[in-house]
Amino acid sequence: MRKILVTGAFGLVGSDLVPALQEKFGKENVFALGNKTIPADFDGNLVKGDVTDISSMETIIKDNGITDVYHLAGILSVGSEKDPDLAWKVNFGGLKNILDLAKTYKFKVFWPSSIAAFGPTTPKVDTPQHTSLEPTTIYGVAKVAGELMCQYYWKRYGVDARSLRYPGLTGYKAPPGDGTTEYSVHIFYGLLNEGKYSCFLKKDARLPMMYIDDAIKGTIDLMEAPPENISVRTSYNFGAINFTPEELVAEIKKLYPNFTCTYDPDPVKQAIAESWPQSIDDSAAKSDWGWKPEIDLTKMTEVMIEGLKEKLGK
Ligand code: AKB
Repeated sequence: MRKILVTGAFGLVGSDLVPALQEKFGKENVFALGNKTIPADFDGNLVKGDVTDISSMETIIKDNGITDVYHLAGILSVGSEKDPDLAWKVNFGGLKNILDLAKTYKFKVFWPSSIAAFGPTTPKVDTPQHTSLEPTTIYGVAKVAGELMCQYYWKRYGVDARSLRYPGLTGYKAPPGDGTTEYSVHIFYGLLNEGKYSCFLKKDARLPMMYIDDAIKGTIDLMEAPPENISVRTSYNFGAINFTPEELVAEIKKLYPNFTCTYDPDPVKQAIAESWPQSIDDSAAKSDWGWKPEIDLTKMTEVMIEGLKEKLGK
């Protein structure tokens, strides 16, 4: 019987991943751990712990016979720059705790890396799987170190850790976090609450992006793939769509012609965006375990508006 723990269960990814895992494996077999506000309508097992405290994590794993951990807990790029020491402790230290426990308790691990593992020396278009990894943010440094730890624990201890380099993700279930690509979530709140938005990136800041449903499908498919199919033990490039704020605005205007967006780039966020790629070559994920994204920019815009309208009661 699979027993699945999700850390960071109430963030952007966890808010969609937990229900998807509950549906696939049964509500009673999924355990949610998170330090964000727990939604009033959450229906499932809640556990208490702290990813930076290995003994609290060991208790959860032993008490519940955990077989799979989706370790999502972490601080995003912008939040990490505000407190680099805390970012390292949570983002790298939290992963190290999970990998150390996986060595002993033999559970499978999913951990998200990010396009933040890349940096200014990485080719920006169709970024290859194997390329220069010289990030300029603490968030990216922890992602590169984490990728290498996943591969090291696999080779040295046989820990079955799998990872994806998430692009910017867009979803409506959780409020937007303190990231760079999160403008693509904030913009929909601006649209529905005020009919306008002031964007913290330049209008031509092209970034690799993905609608959350594609990300959830890819994440579960990677974890369910036979181990012999997994040739990348650092982290897979994971692509879907790419767009600029201006292109997203044009898509929104097709449905809401009166929507207005102004641009007031934040120097820190814009510099982070400029250090990341614009599009991703994810052919290794496609050939190893059949990755295939389905949601384009038009569809994403429609689904975001419909979902958020319902959530906000608009
Ligand atoms: C962020 O912008 O910090 C994240 C990411 C791309 O990892 N969404």
